[in-house]
Amino acid sequence: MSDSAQVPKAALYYFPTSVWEEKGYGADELDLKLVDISKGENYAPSYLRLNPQATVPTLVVPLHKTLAPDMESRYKAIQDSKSIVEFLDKSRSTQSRTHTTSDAPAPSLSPATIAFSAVSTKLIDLLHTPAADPNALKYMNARTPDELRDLAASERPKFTARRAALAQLLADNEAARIRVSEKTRAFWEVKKVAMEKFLDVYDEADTPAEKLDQKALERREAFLKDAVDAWASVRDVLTQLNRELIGPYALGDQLSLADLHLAAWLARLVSLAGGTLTDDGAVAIGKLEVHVGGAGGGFALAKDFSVAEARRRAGLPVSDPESHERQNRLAAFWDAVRERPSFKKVYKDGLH
Ligand SMILES: N[C@@H](CCC(=O)N[C@@H](CS)C(=O)NCC(=O)O)C(=O)O
Repeated sequence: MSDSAQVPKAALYYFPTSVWEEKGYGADELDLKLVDISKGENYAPSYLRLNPQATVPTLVVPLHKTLAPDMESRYKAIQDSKSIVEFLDKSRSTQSRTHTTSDAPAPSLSPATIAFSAVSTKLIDLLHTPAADPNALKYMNARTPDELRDLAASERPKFTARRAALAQLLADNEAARIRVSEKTRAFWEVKKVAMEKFLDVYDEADTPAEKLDQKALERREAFLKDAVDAWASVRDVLTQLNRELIGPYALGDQLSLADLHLAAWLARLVSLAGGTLTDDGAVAIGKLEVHVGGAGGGFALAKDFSVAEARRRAGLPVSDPESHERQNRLAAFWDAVRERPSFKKVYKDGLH
């Protein structure tokens, strides 16, 4: 090692860099390791040792003791986004000068009061409920046969690659080219079956209904019905978020941990609704309202937040301070968060 004061690096297994950015960690403190989940790289035995659920993100951090040069390197793996953002927040305070090479200010993103903490927990937990699952919503973002055709065109290659990766791992294990526990083998099997269930529907997405056999037709209809139900549930999630949010950020005028979860979640949903980076809050959330409204339409969030007040709290220019114009809180949040350098960096190539 050329520099004895070098801080052991943490490795972040693929995750947008927003927390790192907001906390002012130095770029040299982090190794970004891309785990291509679209190719099933997250199922490799080496990754399962870091995170047995095979999900990204995983943050691998050196334990404190490794700062002593004579100690053997030891690491711990933090395996879900909630724990990772909490860890990153606590690891760097305004005073801390250890474990970091950066002099950038480190605001605390944790809620400062019990009341704020309750709001924060409620929002974060809501965003991690099955009804809000952004991945399920992505794979089920089709409620008509036409939409299913488009969805299959984009998702099918990834599901096919993941199924192939899992089949290969199972075959390698079967032939004793690799050796894994029965638990891992069963995990791969379950994941492969899950991929196949989607592929059964995606593979036939181009076939008109009248050309499908009975079984295939039933599968498609069941898929479309599940998708309608999944998107209907999002209405409740959005209504609750819009009510619980203090505005424009989750806890008012200061960014906090809940906003990091909300920003990533909302960016995904706006993108699934056909929104883009250039859409302001009114347009982006308007598209989302239309999308979750579905065929029935008529879904609208309560517009109970002053536009001027939201902009003032977010530190954005207010063109007409006397204006009585109102907007929903999610639109105010979107306008505030999309101005942040971290958001612009994470989504520089578009929403995802
Ligand atoms: N609760 C976890 C969920 C993470 C998660 O589901 N990640 C997705 C990608 S955004 C994933 O890794 N999927 C891979 C798979 O399940 O095959 C967290 O918040 O970290």
